[in-house]
Parts: sequence; structure tokens; C-alpha cells
Amino acid sequence: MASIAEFSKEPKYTIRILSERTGVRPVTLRAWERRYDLLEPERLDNNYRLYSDRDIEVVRWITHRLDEGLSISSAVREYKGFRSNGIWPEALPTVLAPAPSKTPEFPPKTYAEKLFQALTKHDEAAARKIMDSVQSMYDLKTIFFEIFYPCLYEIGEAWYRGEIRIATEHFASAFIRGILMQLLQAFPIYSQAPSLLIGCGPEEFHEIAALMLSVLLRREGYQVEFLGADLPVEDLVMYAEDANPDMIILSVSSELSARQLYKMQAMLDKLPSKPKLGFGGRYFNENPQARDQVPGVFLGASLDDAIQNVHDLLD
Ligand code: B12
Repeated sequence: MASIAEFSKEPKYTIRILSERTGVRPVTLRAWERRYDLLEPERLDNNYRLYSDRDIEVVRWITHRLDEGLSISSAVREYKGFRSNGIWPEALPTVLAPAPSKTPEFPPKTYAEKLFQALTKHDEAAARKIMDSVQSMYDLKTIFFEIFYPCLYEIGEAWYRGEIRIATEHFASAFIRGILMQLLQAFPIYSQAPSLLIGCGPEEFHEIAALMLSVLLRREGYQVEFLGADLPVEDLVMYAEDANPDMIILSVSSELSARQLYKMQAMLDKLPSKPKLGFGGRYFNENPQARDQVPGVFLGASLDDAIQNVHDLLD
């Protein structure tokens, strides 16, 4: 394992990137910087700060100590104790794929088509190869929104036209779901951050959007539990009573599912912690008038909107 000293001091990342690479939200990073003088970012003329690979490792080391139960002040004291004795702590092993490092050969659309071809031929080896190169070229949002989304959309259209079997659609969505689950599990879980339960409304089986949102919010440092498809309202409310989430987010693509959410916020309001209900999904995008019928917060038309709204509501 390398020591943190072996990582470059070259200032190159904005606070946003530092946040994405460490899972600590920018607001928390700024507070740590103010209170504990932990990092040494370089300030540009416009007052923006740039962080180095070494800063990333320092923040990862600190968050690891927090996960082990230390308070932030004890973790910083321990870190500074090492440093004042001239010691650099060991860097943590990398659990995530490295940040994109290769210049893309083709636009994302081309990879969406290649992935569609591989998956509709049930050629898992080819699909994996495509994913390996895509992950070395593109960030997660590009992969989700510009490669997975159009690929799944075309799968749906091909199924609707009777050109592919149900088995093929299942194979394709299981493959993409598998990649998303791996990503979700590779991100650390921060026990101090606001907590979110994310899944699908009752009788809703389209779970990929909820899973994408779970990955992206976990990457931002939220404590996310992904609960999957078809969550019955009563059961979810009872679980929320035990789990005390700050928010429950449900994805919905049918009226049947949406209707069952009408009574949910009132049930949540009876719990001591009064979690917020956030919702979105294809049904609410296609039927904007239905958004007002569900008590709770409509989180927007896209997953990017949802992330921004979660920040606004919980930070
Ligand atoms: C995979 C798939 C399935 C799989 C899902 C597997 C899984 N583990 O998730 C299975 C086999 C279960 C399935 C079942 C059905 N499906 Co289907 N399915 C699809 C397919 C191919 C991909 C869906 C997907 O994951 N898309 C990618 C995600 C990212 O997109 P999305 O869900 O639309 O989400 C976007 C937005 O809606 C929004 N969003 C979503 N959730 C949230 C949440 C929040 C908080 C916010 C802010 C935003 C947001 O952001 C996302 C990104 O832009 C689509 C095709 C398509 N056009 O999407 C058909 C499709 C959705 N299915 C369809 C149908 C008809 C069905 C069935 C009724 C088929 C049947 N006869 O049984 C059942 C219904 C099951 C149910 N009750 O839920 C139709 C729906 C037509 C319609 N207008 O109603 C589609 C469009 C196929 C088609 N072209 O006809 N399906």
C-alpha cells in the first residue's frame, strides 16, 4: 500500500471533483477546511480552490476513520499527530474504477449502439468489453444518461415492435442492473450523512432509474439504501419508523403505482422523525398534472434535478 506522500501535490481538482472522488459533500469539505485547516488547496485569482491527488487521499483517510467511529475532531487530531512526527499515513486501497483517463474514440451514442448490439445478441463478453472501455473514457453521468438510457430506450422500442424477445430485454436490463449494483457497492457508506431510502413505488418494476439515482447520491456522500422494486406503502412506512431516514425517494412509471402514494406522506408525518417523501419518474413526466396529487416533493423530471433538489432539501 502506498503512503499518502506518494500522491501528487499538483493542484488540479475543483471542490466538486474532490467531493465526487471522496463522497464528502462540498458543504462538509468547506466546513472541515474552515475549522480544522486540513487541506492546502491552491487559490486561483478568481478565488476558486484547486485540490491535489494528495488532498483526495487525506480526505479518504479521514472519512475512513469517521466510519470506524471516530469524531471528526479526533480523526483530525490523529492525522495531525502523524504529520507533526513527520509521518504520512498509509493511503486507503482504491475501491473504485479510476477516473476516466482515456480520450473517447467515439461519441457516447456510438457506445450506446454497440452496447445495444452486444446485448441483443446475448453476447455478454462483448458487452463487458464495451463497458471496460466506456468506464475508462466517460464519467458516470455520461455513462448513465447517454449510454445506458438510450440503449434501454432502444431495447424497449425493439421489444414493442416485436423484434426482440422478452428474454432478451430481461438479459439486457439484468446486465445493466448488475453494473449499477457493482458501482453502488463500491462507494463507501457514510454513517454521519443524511440518509435516504430509494426504490420504486408499489407495483412498479422499473428499478433502473432508482438504482442510478442511488449510485449518484451515494457518490455525493449521502447515506443511501437502495430498496429495489415494488415497495408496498404500509411496509415502507413501518420500515421508515425503524430506519429513521431523512427522506424516501420513489420512482413511479404508472398511474396504478402513483395512486397508492396519495396517503403516504400523511402516514410518514405520524412518525417521530417525519421523513420527507420525494418522487419522480416517467408517469409524472408524462402527466404533469398528477404531480400535485401526491403529497410530498416532486423532485423534477430528470435524475440531475433530483440530485439538486435533494441537496436543497437536506443540506
Ligand atoms: C427494462 C424494462 C422493463 C423491465 C424492468 C427491469 C428492471 N429491473 O428495472 C421489466 C421487464 C420489469 C418491465 C416490465 C414492464 N414494462 Co417495461 N421497460 C423496460 C425498458 C426497456 C427500460 C426501462 C428503463 O430502465 N429505462 C431507463 C431509465 C433510466 O429510464 P426511466 O425509467 O424512464 O427514468 C428516467 C425518467 O423517467 C426519470 N426518472 C425515473 N425515476 C425517477 C425518479 C425521480 C425521483 C426523478 C426525479 C426522475 C426519475 O429519470 C430517468 C432518466 O431520465 C423500457 C423502455 C423505455 N423506453 O424506457 C420499457 C417500458 C418502460 N416498459 C413498458 C411496459 C409496457 C412494461 C410492462 C407493462 C410490460 C408487460 N406487459 O408486462 C411491464 C410493467 C411492469 C411494472 N408494473 O412496472 C413500456 C411502457 C409504455 C408506457 N408508456 O406505459 C416501455 C416504455 C417499453 C415500450 N417501448 O413500450 N420493463
